[in-house]
Amino acid sequence: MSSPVSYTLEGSIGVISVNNPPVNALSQAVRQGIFDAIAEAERDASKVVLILCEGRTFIAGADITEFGKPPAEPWLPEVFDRLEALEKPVVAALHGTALGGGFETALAAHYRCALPSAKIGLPEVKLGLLPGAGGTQRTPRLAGVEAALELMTTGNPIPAGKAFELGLIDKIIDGDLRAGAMAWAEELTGAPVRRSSEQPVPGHDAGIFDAARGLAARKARGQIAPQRIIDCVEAATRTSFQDGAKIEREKFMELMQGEQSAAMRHLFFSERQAAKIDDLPKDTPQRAVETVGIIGGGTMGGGIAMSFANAGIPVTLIEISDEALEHGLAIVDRNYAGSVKRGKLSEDKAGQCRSLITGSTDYADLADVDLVIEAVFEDPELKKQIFARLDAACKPGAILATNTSYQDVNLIAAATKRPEDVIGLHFFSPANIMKLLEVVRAEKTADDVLATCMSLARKIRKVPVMSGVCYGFIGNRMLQPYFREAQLCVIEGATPEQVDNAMESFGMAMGPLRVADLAGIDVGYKARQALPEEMRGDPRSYRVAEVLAEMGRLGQKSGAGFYNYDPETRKHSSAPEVLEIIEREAAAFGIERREIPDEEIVDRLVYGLVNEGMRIVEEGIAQRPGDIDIVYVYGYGFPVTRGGPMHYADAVGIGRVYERVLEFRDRFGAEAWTPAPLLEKLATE
Ligand code: 3H9
Repeated sequence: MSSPVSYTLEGSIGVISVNNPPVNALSQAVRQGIFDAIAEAERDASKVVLILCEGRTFIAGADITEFGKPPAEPWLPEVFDRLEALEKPVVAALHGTALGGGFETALAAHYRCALPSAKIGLPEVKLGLLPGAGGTQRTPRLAGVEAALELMTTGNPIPAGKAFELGLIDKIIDGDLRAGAMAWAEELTGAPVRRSSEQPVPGHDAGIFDAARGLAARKARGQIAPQRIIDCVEAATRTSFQDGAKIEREKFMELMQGEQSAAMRHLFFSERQAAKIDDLPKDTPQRAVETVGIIGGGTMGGGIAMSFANAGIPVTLIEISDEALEHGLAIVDRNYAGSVKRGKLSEDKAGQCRSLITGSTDYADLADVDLVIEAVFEDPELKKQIFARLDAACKPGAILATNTSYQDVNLIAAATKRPEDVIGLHFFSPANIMKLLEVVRAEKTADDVLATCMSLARKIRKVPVMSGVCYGFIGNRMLQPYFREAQLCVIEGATPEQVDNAMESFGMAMGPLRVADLAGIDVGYKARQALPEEMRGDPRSYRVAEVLAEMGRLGQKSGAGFYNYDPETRKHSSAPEVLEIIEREAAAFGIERREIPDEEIVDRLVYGLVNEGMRIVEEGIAQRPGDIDIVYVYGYGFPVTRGGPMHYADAVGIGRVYERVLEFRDRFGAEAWTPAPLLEKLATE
């Protein structure tokens, strides 16, 4: 098999060229190829060595598919040390995304140039890892401790221009990178070799490491990798390059073998897999979406409008009256002002985006749009009426989408004469920020409509996951057992704080009862009222919430729910009056309240998710378990370090999960805890 790396002598320049599509990852063959090329360059008459890549990008990192498998030589640090040790100048020429091991390749070169469009980064932390091939030791030597910490603990890439300012890149090349880099390499003939590992680490503030540890603990709660990165950078300031590299290697291996990185690597691949629809050919045609209409200028509609406008797509926002429209656009204005204030958008950029959103009260203004998203409140009859109107108002071929969280998209589609153009696009609140998009494929949704929406999602920087039609789709359907168990734990003996704290210690961004208070207790209440009695579930699991809703304790918006809220700071405090209600209602059901261990709370809530998730996979509502993990991590605050509920179940062991579900069935009843057939099958096979 031919090597993905070639080495040619062009005049006095030895050119190492990597060609390993799609992203030139450093597979074993690439490492070996570079290693062999260095050996040639050591021997031949080249005066300068240039390393560059074919295709869309410079090396985007180590080959993540090899992680977790037995290591294959040559190892990256070995390759880079040999590259850096060359006695003639080594130049790296970057384009696309030089990430992780890719940027570490460049750091091991003596000189670095890049196209202005290139981005560089050390994103290992997002995989629960640290740069393990010299990155933690070379970066602070070139860019200083502060910039190195920022780059590696956030994992966010930076543009070439910024990298130039930080000293991580020496030259920006406009135009043809190869030609520019060759010319620069000629100029560097006879220049000194300049090894990053031999540079001193610039001075830094004494408190910088403690501050970084505190910041990382807050921003990346529960994650080990950022802390280890800080340890390694601190080591770079205290020891030789060689000793620092040894520490880096040890800590890298520890992270690589740990559960957090396994979970985060699973999410990396699951996210990419989720974007694929198994039964749609890759070349399914797509419809052009250049303009969008949105029905409903509430918080949801406004947030969706911003998502499109931020991606440069003009939006017409439809409301029923001028006042409602004004109100909706005012929320959009406030959100943009907030983004500017928080430094997320420049004033100019915010102005440009805002100018793409126009309002109207006339459906005739939707005559030419390519996609309409209905985002009015959850009233099935109203939604059907709107779709009948859209059917009349929109041009043939326009995609008609509903943002419903629960309603049957097939019934909504049936209100039109073109059900093949109808699809669900379920955004999560706040829609301009939350990354998840459930793309709901109804029975008659056309393939090109589905394919268009999946790729459009990525254009507006969302993470799409396809769901079939069922009550609540993937995410909200699974919430039912989750909230049921949370509230059962409360009425059986726990306090709201205990339940929330247990789940937050597990890693959830917010405990379930705090979520209920944030979303509004009336939301669940109304949804339940709309259901026939037999679909409402165990009354013990919603009685307390029902009492609170009927008292007007609707959650944060009314200043009180499961908790009391400070009107100024919105900080929650426990509500003794709610405890009284809980005790009273428990007594009414004849429940003798008991101490519930935190472990039981976590298992009941999380295995409730897992058991329902198994049914969702089995019924074909989700294509695969990894899709469910993406939904929960991006839409529901499930901790990335646990890889989503389905990965977590795998990590715990399906057999153990099954045993616990059986135990719960015996203790709490078969209605809630009959194991999903798929769980049973996987556990017993
Ligand atoms: C590292 O470097 C550790 C070292 O410090 C030390 C080691 C000792 N490996 O995202 P896309 C696949 S850790 C294997 O859809 P885009 C990806 O799965 C690594 N495969 O494209 C997908 O496959 P498929 C540090 C990879 O244009 C296809 O390529 N580096 C890798 O939207 C296209 O990917 C990173 O963490 C990989 N490293 O975005 C960078 N990368 O088509 C991770 C991608 O079968 N990668 N694939 O689904 C990225 O951030 C994005 O892929 C990138 C391109 C920005 C490069």
